[in-house]
Order: sequence, then structure tokens, then C-alpha cells
Amino acid sequence: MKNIDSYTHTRGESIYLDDIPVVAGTLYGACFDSPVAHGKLISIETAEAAKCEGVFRILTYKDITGENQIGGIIPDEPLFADHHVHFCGMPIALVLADSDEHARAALHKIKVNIEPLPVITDPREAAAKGELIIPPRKFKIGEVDTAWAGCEYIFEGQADTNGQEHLYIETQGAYTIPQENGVIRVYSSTQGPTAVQRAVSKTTGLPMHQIEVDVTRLGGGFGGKEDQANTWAALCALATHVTKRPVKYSLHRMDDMRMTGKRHPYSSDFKIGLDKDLKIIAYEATFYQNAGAAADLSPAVMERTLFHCTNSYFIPNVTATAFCCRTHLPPNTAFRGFGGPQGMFVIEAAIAKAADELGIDATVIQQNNLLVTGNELPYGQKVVSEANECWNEAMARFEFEKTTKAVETFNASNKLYKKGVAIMPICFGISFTNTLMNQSRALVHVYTDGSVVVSTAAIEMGQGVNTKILQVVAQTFSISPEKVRVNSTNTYRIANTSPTAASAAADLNGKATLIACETILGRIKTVAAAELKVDESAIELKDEFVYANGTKTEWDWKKIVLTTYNKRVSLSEHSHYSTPDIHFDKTKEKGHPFAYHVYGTAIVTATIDCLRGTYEFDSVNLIHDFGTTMNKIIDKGQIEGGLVQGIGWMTLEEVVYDKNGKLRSNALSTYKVPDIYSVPKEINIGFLQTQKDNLAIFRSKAVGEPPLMYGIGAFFALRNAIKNFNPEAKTEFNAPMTPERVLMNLYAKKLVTV
Ligand code: MTE
Ligand code: LUZ
Ligand code: MOS
Repeated sequence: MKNIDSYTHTRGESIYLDDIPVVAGTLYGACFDSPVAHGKLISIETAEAAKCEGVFRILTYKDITGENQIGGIIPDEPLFADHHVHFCGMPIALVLADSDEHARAALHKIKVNIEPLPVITDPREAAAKGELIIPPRKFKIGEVDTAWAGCEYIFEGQADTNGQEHLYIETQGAYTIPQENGVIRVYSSTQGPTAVQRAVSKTTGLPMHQIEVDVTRLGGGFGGKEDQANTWAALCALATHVTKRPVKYSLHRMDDMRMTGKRHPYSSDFKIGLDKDLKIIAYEATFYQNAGAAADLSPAVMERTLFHCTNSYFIPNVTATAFCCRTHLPPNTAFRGFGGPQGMFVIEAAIAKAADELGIDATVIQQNNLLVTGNELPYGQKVVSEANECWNEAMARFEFEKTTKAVETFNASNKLYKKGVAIMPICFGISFTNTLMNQSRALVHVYTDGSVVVSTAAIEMGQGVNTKILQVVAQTFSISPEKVRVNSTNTYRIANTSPTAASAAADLNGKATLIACETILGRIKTVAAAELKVDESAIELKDEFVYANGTKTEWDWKKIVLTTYNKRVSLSEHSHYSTPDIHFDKTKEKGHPFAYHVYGTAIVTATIDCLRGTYEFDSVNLIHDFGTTMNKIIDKGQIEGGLVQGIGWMTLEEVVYDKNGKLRSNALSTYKVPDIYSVPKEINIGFLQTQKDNLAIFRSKAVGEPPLMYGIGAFFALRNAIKNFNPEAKTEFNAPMTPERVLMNLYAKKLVTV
């Protein structure tokens, strides 16, 4: 089934925040944000700006009616800077004017006096100075200290990954409209309506029931709107609360890039030990996470780095330590993979390093250590593994031997073009690692004409979750998809929602929807059984008809629905789902945090132009563990999008802050994202379809985040190609591998003879 949004998307009719018809009297907001990364805020002068054309009012921390606090996990993030500024881009004042242009023009007249303080941008420096947001965490299995003695080979090194700009097509924003009795309706481009509701409640001082958050869809979130949509909603809602006027603020691209956090850069150390059969016996890793100036979601992101630090491999002795380092950058935040990719890059680097030193292909070590069912991960969960299944299927289906032979032949016969191949296996845990967040609710109404509306906590952001929810309804009632509508996500319909994140939205909300539909269906069947005078167990609903004892009756869906209503039986249900069997004990760092894991194996082939340092990806051939996919088109789209986003992170996208904490890559002219030319020339996706039972909705495993991590293979494919040109190059494990870096490595220590 096609994505239900494809029709309106194609026609440009889909409604995003900026498309909501503007109410008369609307004020437009624009933020004055800190030009300094760290300092004492001595004074804010707004008098001149207040005189500008169209300016209605200017708000600062002094106007906050509740608490000046929006920190979700830890209360360490003021909405408005009060006495200090902690990063460039931190909101200081909000101008409200009669137009966006007037609001922005007035910003130039605001003056601040800031006494600069020392700026830290590097996580290792922050750690050395004790600037940690939470105490370090350590995951441990076996005994690495004693295991080293049993290792034939031990290798050490460093691996660094940079940040990543979310670049959702729709920028951040909010539109708040006052209702009667002080209620505020908040339209927000958020993945977390309840997080927005809480932030608004806290900063305005209003109870949560006076705040209605409504979200139709997002033009992309990618994690960037899991927590960081709160700021704009809180600013607008505060403004509405104090002015009693509707307030709209939709960020311009450069403002969004400057003021919001990104994927966390990490700098990490590794030590890996193998026995003579190339089994990884011991692994030690230390992660320095660049959290930015406030906690935001960093502690949770860091936790997932630890969960995924051994990727798809079984390692009996592991110690992994992570530091959540406070720097003076905008608070970094959730981004597809949520710390997992950063952890996985380091183990892949460690394996590549070992392979370099041993003069073998990394694939030999990778294959030799893949997880098998029953293996225990460092956090205590035993896996049901598809790692070997995906690997073997990829080898066979895409004729890996042939590929490597062809690459060898190519490299032998070309001087200035070199190819490299790398394999990237993935293993990603599905569930919020914070167990309590794994719950959801759905509200289903069947109307008397037989049409159905469903509301859940899921946010549609292009990933197709609404289509999957609709499929659950249509399939459970056995009615045509046209009879079902998915409503906007609204905190008055569905309360206390977890954000749409962790790839778990279709599972959590799909399962809640399933429960609601089954409950209503049960009632309808009871009515049908009474009408047809048969046992309830003999009733079935199929293709919009009632079947009794396997025979089609003249009772169609519409008739039985209307009869159910006429009998005064409820055609509505509000249901609750919480993932069973998951738990995690943070005091022991052990448990069973994930409902299941998603596996896959990608084979990435790259060609480098060794004169220019530019490159192309010839192909990415992958086998992905879908469970039993409920929507092939959507899942394929998620794989392709995630893969290219991962390749971008690993190769092109370079977030640059200068030493004063100012973002230099602050526009699309200085920040390169993958375009159609960066997409691999061929992407072949093979489905590993398994019939095994799992906790996914209709056994269709979560697909949102895992494919991003296939992109890591791009880094190693390029590295292998470089090695072919220049065996002396000891290419550092420092992503992104931009064309500039490729060029430097191609000629590192190389005597150029032409
Ligand atoms: N796909 C699109 N088109 N747009 C997005 O913003 N976000 C990703 C992924 N795929 C995203 C996307 C992220 S970070 C997550 S967590 C999942 O979708 C969330 O949706 P799901 O739980 O329904 O998979
Ligand atoms: N968000 C979150 C996430 O709060 N917890 C998680 O475990 C998670 N995982 C992936 C993406 N977002
Ligand atoms: Mo996705 S990083 O869980 O929003």
C-alpha cells in the first residue's frame, strides 16, 4: 500500500505548520540569541528595538510567568538566558511584531552586554576539567583485565565521529492560539507533543489540561524535534499567555541551523584483543560524548552508545565507559540512531585496525565474531540473532566473491581510480532504553456510516507511520482503507504520550490500535451473533461482510455497525499498550531493555578518483531483517533514506564550530548534504523475511533508524580504496571522510611518481 500522504504531498496540499491559516491578530516572533558561547549576561537593552515599526512587545526572562526551565531529563536548561549565556544561539529575547519581517528587523536594535568566559568545544577537554553532565557510566561483561593475557593480538587506537545537522525540510516552529478560559492551543512541529505540553506548562505556570498540543505532520524530524521543538512552542505559548494574542514563529533555515543542537560528536579510545583464531576476546572502549551546553537527551543518547558498542558481534569480555561532556555548543540531541551509530563506528574502527595490522580483510574478523542466538550482550540481554542469516544471504545473493574479484581486477588495471569494498553488519535494539516510555494509547471511533477514525500518539514525519496505523485498522476490521482516517496527534485525544522516536512508533501505537479495534470488533461480533442466532465463535468479518460458519451473510459492514449502535453498544474504544517483558536495572547496568533487535548486512563499494580525492559509491547491496514486513514500499523507502543519511554523516557532512563556539557551517553553502549525485549508483535491498514470532506490530520489525548505520560501511569502503592506492596511508578513524580528507590520505607519506 502506498503512503497515504503521497497524493497530497505530490499536489503540495499537505498541511505543515507554516500552512495553517493565520488567525487575525497574530503576532510574529523572532529570537535574539546569544552571539557569545559563554559569558556573564550583564544587561539586555530592548528600548530601541521596541520603537521599531510594527513591534508589539519584547519578552525576556523577566516575563516568564512560570519557571525559566525547559530541561527534560535534567532541569539545566533555561528557556531564556538570565544571568549567563551557555552557547551561541541561546535565546535571550523574543520580539513580537505584526509581521515576520518587522520582528526580524527589530532584532538588530537589541543590544546585550556580555562579559566573556572561557569557551570549551572539545569533549576531552571538558572531561579533563570535570565538566560532566552526569557521572560516567560503565557497561561490563566478563573481565577484560584478565582477558588480555589470553589474547594473541592486541590493538589500540582512537576513533572520532563528527556531528550531523538534521536538515529536516520543515524548520522548527510553533503557532499558539488563545482559546477561552486561558486555554492555549499549540500547533507545534514536534515529535513529542507531551514534551511540548510539559515545557509550556512549566514555563507558563498553566496546568497541563489548559494546553492543547496538535500536530498534523512534520516535514521531517530525524530526532531533531524529539526534545528541541519545546523551545519554540514554549516561547510562543508564553507570548500568547502574556499578550492574549496568537503567536507564530517559524524559524528561517540559518537560524534553525545556528540555534539547535545536532547529532553528538564523539571522540573515543579503543583497545581490542583477539585470539589466534581471530575471535575477539576482549574489548575496551571509552567514549567522550560532546553533549553541548545542557543535558537535553544526551544521557539517554550516551546510554544507547553503550548498548550498541559491540554492534553485531559477540565479545565475552567488554568494558565500555562513557562520559557525557558539557561544552559550550548548542545542546546536542537525538538523531536517527541515537548514539548507536557512534558506538558502532568505534568497534568497526577497532576491527579495521586489527585487520590492517594483521594484513587481512576486516571481513574475516567481522564474520568470525557475528552474534548467534543465545549470545549475551554486555548489558545482559540474550539475543535472538539474524546476524549470520543476513551476512550469509548477502554474501550469496550479491555474489561477494565476484565483487571482490572484480574490484581486484579493476584496481590492478587502473592507476588513478581505485575501488574499495566494505561490509557493514548492523544490530539495533528496538524499544526506548528508558523502559517506562514504552507505552502508548489509541482512540478508535467507528461512525454509524461505517467509516472509522483513529488517533494515536504517533507523529507522521514522512516515515509512513500513519499508513501503518491505517493498515492495522483496515486489516483488523477487514474493511477498505478508504473507510479509515488517521486523525492529527492531539494531547486532548491521547494523553501522556512518548515521543515518536526509537523507531518504535508503529509498534507501540500500532499495537494499541490493534487492541482498540479488536475490542470494538468483539462487540460487533456479539451483536452479529445475536442477530444471526449463531454462536459468537462462528462469526467472522471479512471484506466488509459478516460471515457465519464460513458462509457470507447479507449483513455488510455498514449494516452491522448501524445495528451495533442501535443496540446501544459502544463503537468507540480507548486502549493502552505497554511492551511486555522489558526491564533494565541501571544500578547493575543489566537487564532486557529491548523488545527485539533488528539485523542486517550491507556491502558497500566505492570508487575514488585518486587525482581529485572525489568519490562515488558504485553500489550498496544489503540484506535487511524486516521480520515480516507489513508495507514493503514504505520500508524500502526508510532503508534508502536512512542509508543515504548515514553515508552523508560518514562522508560529506562536516559540522564546523570555531574555537569560540560559533557555527561556521551555518548554511547549505558551507554544509554539504547528500544530493542525488551522492546516492549510490545502485541500491539493492534484499528482504530477510522470517516467520519467527517477535513483539513487532504484525511481526513487521521497526525500520526507522537501523538502516542509517549501513552508511558506516561507506567510510570503510573509502578507507580500503585509499589503502589500495597508498598502502602507506594509515588513514585515521576520523569521520566524515570528505573528499579533502581522502585526498590528504591518498598522498600521505606517498612518493608521487607519475
Ligand atoms: N523518515 C522520514 N521520512 N522522516 C523522519 O523524520 N525519522 C527517523 C525515522 N525515519 C524520520 C524518518 C527517526 S529518527 C525515527 S526514530 C523514526 O523514523 C521514527 O518513526 P517510527 O518510530 O515510526 O519508525
Ligand atoms: N529516544 C529516547 C530515543 O528517549 N530513548 C531511546 O532509547 C531512543 N532511542 C532511539 C531514538 N530515540
Ligand atoms: Mo529518532 S532519533 O528516535 O527521533
